[in-house]
Amino acid sequence: MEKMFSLKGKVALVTGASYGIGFAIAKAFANAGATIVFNDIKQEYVDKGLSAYEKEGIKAHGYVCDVTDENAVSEYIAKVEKEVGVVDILVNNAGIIKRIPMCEMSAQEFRQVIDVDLNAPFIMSKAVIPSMIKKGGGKIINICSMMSELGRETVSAYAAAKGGLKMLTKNIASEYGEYNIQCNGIGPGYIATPQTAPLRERQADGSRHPFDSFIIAKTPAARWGNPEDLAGPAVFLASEASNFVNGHILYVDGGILAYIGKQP
Ligand code: NAP
Ligand code: GCO
Repeated sequence: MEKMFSLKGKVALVTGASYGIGFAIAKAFANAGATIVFNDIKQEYVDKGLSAYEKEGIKAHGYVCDVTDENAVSEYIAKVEKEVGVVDILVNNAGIIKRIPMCEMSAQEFRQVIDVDLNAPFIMSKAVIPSMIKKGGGKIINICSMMSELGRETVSAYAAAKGGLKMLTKNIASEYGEYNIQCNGIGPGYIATPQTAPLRERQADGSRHPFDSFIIAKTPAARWGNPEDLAGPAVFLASEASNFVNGHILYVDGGILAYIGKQP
């Protein structure tokens, strides 16, 4: 069992992993034996990330790279292959959200979200797949969302991107499965990170944000998830234990998608 879940000798690249979900996943991979590579858009964030890994006793390799920039990604991957090694595990984690009612959203704002949340996983994946094929296999994990399945007010671009990411996941699995590449998704439920902080802000009278109460009522586990809740599922999808799991989205949501909700 220990060997089956071990990532010893593997190079794992997690995008946008200076903090939040990406950081928790990378930390879990390091604890399972992998060498960690991550990137962020600014040196300042990479430096913060590096000291956060160091505090955990992890020697990570941090790079500046905007994952939406195809040329920058090619240079990034070439550098990683030279300085660290071929990427065995890629996690497409970097993501943004814009909460704007659809009819008030500009096409440019919509495109920005699609660019980071959908185009970038395509760009990153195609940059690592050729070397994975040469090496005999690899793992790609796309961080999807509840919004890969559900819609809600104000998140049209995010839902369109994450729904698309679910299908990109299935397509990569279909197209490269024969090369021993497994591409799966993780669909986190509502996780307490900076991205969702505005939805958990206390009200002026100290009470919970209505969205916060709504999520607790809608989640059978009756709580928000923590980034660490994604550690086990991510290690599973990155390890030999999942070698015949391909094109699957593993929802880690405390049961939200199984539940119709409490009767009012
Ligand atoms: P977060 O706290 O906002 O972290 C996202 C990371 O992505 C940040 O480090 C951010 O960098 C980086 N990033 C954004 N644009 C980038 C770009 N163009 N190039 C490189 N890095 C970039 O978000 P999170 O909550 O940890 O979410 C991580 C992933 O999980 C996202 O894909 C998100 O959509 C998904 N997700 C989150 C939840 C949730 O409830 N939190 C649920 C389901 C899915 P800077 O901040 O430094 O700009
Ligand atoms: C929102 C949230 C979500 C989550 C997550 C759910 O405004 O509804 O930010 O979209 O971040 O992706 O799985």
